Amino acid sequence: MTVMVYVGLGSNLEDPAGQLARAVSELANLPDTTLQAQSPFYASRPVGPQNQPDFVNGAVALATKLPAHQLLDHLQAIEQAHGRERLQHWGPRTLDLDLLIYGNDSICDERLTVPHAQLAERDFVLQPLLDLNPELTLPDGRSLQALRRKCPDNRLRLLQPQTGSH
Ligand code: A4P
Ligand code: MG
Repeated sequence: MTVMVYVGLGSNLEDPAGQLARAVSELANLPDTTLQAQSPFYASRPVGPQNQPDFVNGAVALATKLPAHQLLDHLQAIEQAHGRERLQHWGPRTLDLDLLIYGNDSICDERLTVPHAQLAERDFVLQPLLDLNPELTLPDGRSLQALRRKCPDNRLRLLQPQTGSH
């Protein structure tokens, strides 16, 4: 069965926009998976520790046959390949890939919380998701547009697409 999933991308180290662009092609090459759409990238102030660079964030829509936990394995392998080090909770990172939405499923176990636990409080997650699909709703029926309207402001700035760098 093919499921529509949304993956959030974030980076604030070592050419963040370049990290995200590479990660998008790696996601597009996952087995049993096709890239449906890619959001613009945004810069935003860090949530969590403030003594770190601003983040670049974006999101992709994927159609996949991978079960959620297998998809998470792939996301973590891509993070590792980007030199991700887990030093500090909510600290700086070369690449963070979060499984934001997996079809209409709600998952809560020791490895996965889907929809992502902080999704509703993060404009840098909600805005790229709305760019991909303005009508998106969560499995509990909440609309992302409504969540976006009351979510804290992290000074989101649209980044101009990079051209000629592929
Ligand atoms: N995990 C549970 N649910 C999920 C899911 N839906 N997707 C587990 C991905 N992973 C999920 O993640 C820790 C564990 O979460 C994983 O082993 C997985 O089994 P992690 O990425 O290793 O740890 P972390 O990043 O320190 O914690 P967390 O909670 O994932 O952080 P976030 O939520 O990713 O936040 N500010 C801005 N402006 N932009 C950002 O992108 N990102 C963070 C990190 C903080 N501040 C930010 C941003
Ligand atoms: Mg994460």
